[in-house]
Amino acid sequence: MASVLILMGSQSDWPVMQNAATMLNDLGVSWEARVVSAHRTPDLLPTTMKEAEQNDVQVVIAGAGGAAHLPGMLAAFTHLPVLGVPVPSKQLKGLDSLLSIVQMPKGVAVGTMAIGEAGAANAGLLAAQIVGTTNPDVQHNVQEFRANQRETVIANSTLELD
Ligand code: RP5
Repeated sequence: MASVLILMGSQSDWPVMQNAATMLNDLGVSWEARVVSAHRTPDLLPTTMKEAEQNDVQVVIAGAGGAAHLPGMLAAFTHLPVLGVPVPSKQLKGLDSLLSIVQMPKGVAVGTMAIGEAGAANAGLLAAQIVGTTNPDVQHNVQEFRANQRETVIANSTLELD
C-alpha cells in the first residue's frame, strides 16, 4: 500500500480530492485513493483502517461533503493521523461539511483543512510534511516546493494597471 491513503465519501468528491493526489505526486509521495462512505458503506471503515495500519500507511486524507462524518469516523478506528477535507456541497457550499468535520469531541483528533480544492491540495502538502519527518527525500521535495513558490511570488510581485 502507499504512504498516503486518500479516502472520500463518493466518486463525486474526486474532482476536489484529486488536488491532494496531484500535490502528493509533485512531492514524490505514493498514494492510493478509494471511495468509502460513512453512511453507505459503514462496515468498510474499520476494515479499511486496519488494512492501512497493517500496510504501513502513514497518513489518511479523508474528504466528504454535506453531513461529512467520514474523517471523524475513520479517526475513531485508527491511530494514524487523519486529515479531513470539507468538500463543497450543493446546498450549503461546504459550510456544512466544514462544521461536520471540524468540531470533534475531545479525545479523537482530525486535522481539518480548508473547504474545497485548496484544502485538498494542502492536505496533500501537510501529509507530505508528515511523511517528510521520517523521509529525507520527501522533506527535501517539500523544501524545494516552498522555495519555488517563494521565487514565483517574488517574480510576479510588481503590479500595473490593466
Ligand atoms: C457525501 O455525500 C459525499 O462525500 C459527497 O460529498 C456527498 C454527495 O454524494 P453523492 O450523492 O454525489 O454520491 O457522502
